[in-house]
Amino acid sequence: MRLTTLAVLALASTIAFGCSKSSSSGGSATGNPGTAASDLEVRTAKGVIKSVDAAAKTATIDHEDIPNYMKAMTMKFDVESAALLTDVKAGDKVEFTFTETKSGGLLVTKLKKL
Ligand SMILES: [Cu+2]
Repeated sequence: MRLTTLAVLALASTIAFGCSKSSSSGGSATGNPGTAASDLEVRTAKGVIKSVDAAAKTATIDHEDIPNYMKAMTMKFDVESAALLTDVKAGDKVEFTFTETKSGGLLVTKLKKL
């Protein structure tokens, strides 16, 4: 069982890294250059739950297009707390909030059923 969990976690990391993010900043570069490293982006998106794994704290979500960030796709997200997964199951439509982690992964911090 423990080996299975590790395998799932490794897979999740691989998927998160393989996910193509378009971070094109088309606008004028008037942002604070000094804050880029510490400011982790927070985004909200909608999608359909494909599967959840409370033990591994991951959820596979078929998410809609996230403007200027990611096209619609099915991918696995890390979830901040297993408690976020207690109310959802495969097939549920959800709205979720996630941040980029410093290691380059994506972490869901809020998840609610629509
Ligand atoms: Cu994605």
